[in-house]
Amino acid sequence: MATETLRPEDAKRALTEAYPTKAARKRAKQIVVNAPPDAEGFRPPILSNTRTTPGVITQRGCSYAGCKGVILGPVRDILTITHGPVGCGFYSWLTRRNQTRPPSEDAPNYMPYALMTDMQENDIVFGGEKKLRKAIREAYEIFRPKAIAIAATCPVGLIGDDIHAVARDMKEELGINVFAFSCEGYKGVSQSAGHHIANNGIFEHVVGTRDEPPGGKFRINLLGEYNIGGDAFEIERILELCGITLVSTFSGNASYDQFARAHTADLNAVMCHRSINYMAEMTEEKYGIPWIKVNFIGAEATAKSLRKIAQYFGDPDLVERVEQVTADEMSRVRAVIDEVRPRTEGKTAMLFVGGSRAHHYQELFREIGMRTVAAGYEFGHRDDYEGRKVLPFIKIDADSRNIEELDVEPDPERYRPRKPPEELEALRAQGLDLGEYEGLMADMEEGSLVIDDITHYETERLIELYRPDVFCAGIKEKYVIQKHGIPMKQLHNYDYHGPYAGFRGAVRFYREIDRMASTRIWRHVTPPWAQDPRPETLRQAS
Ligand code: CFM
Repeated sequence: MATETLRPEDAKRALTEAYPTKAARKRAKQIVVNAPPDAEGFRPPILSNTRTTPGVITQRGCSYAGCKGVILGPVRDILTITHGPVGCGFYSWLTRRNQTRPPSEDAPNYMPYALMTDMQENDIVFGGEKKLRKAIREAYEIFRPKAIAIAATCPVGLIGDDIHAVARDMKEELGINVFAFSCEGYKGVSQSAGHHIANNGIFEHVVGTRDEPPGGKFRINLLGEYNIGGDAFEIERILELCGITLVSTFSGNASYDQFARAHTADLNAVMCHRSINYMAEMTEEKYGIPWIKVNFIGAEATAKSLRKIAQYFGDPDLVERVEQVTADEMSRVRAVIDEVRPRTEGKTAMLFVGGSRAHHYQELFREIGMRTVAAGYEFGHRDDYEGRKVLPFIKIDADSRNIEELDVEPDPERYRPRKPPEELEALRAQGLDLGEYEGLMADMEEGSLVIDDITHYETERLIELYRPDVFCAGIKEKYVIQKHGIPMKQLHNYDYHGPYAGFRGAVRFYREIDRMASTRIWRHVTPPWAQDPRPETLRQAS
């Protein structure tokens, strides 16, 4: 098998040798051969959260996508209006598979809608604020929402429309919460900037505005779970079985009121560290809520995450209930592992997705005996790769400095330390990693390739070199990978399958991957370029 004989250093060289010198030098810092930590516990450094080199094809999206699409997208009752051209608004029209379950049939759900101001040349020249005010009034008349969010697209920042002033005026005029996000697509280097902007806005304008907590003894927020393919529903099912109350999810299956009282939870459980660590840190500083990293992708990972939550609360009944639920669910999971593993054992996977799934999904592959030979994020930062211990060493560049860091102080009335410092220390001593995250490299094999912001060219080279059994990425990569004869699984929207979270999701994923990696159909694919390497127009001419 190619992977046995190929040295990772040679693979790395092969990926970059065709680039011009400067580009090759930069890419070499973003392609790392994974190695064990040094004496101080540091992994090899990886260049990340840096601008994509012009001329390459990246997988990345924009800041507006990260704010409006990712963080605000799954919230059903905040009416989000895109201030910008029709294309930006249309493109973000629930094209991901977020799902939601309103509590009743007549409860508001704006997720099926896409509202936008449809900016024209005229608005670019003379300003679009008037049009935005009109759009907000019109939307309010039709929907009567409890909150309206305004999301900026590139031209808004370029012409200088003051969307925050419009939001303030409209808030007063309509008597509902109206707030704006300066998430112009060009901010930062990827959608990651949009996450930060969205976190800041929700934190400033919504969190902490409703003080009555829901019932329940063990109250948590789930941060960074966006309910793709119904993942959040499966996690909700499991938490309920365990007797854990979900105060809010940021932002899968979420509502405005959940955000408003998120500060009443006693623990933040962070799924996608990349997109939401800001909220975890800010709510800890302002309200005193500690956080732990969890992962509900993978059956073992789910069990481990539940145990961590139980360990934090330290209640013997909760600990026992978590063990019961886990044992019960795992017996069904194991039966399916035993069934598929003879076929999947030893097969290989590659994952190039976003800022957390390229890490989380390795768990699922591992559970069925598959190895991840290469993986990376589109827009992760160094801490997502190397762990939070590198945070003090990350250089802040101009692109990051552009994104506002909020000054957060303990709330004079609402700050409440959830546990005395000695108790938190004791939990840490017992191995509970409060406020810590180790990152993707810690979970990958030595000699595997870690690649940041992989280019389309490198993707194709990587496939030729390793011929993995399954490749995971998104829709932009999908068809080229399939034409190479490699089964391709989308991990952004699951190819309209899923959910894959929790115990039931794990079972569904094992079966899907077994089906994909075992089918022989891909061997029969001969891509067009292997038949006749000339472009199609030339082929037709002859
Ligand atoms: Fe977090 Fe996400 Fe992801 Fe992400 Fe995304 Fe996404 Fe993703 Mo697509 S917030 S980093 S910006 S888990 S949309 S729900 S699937 S790239 S790996």
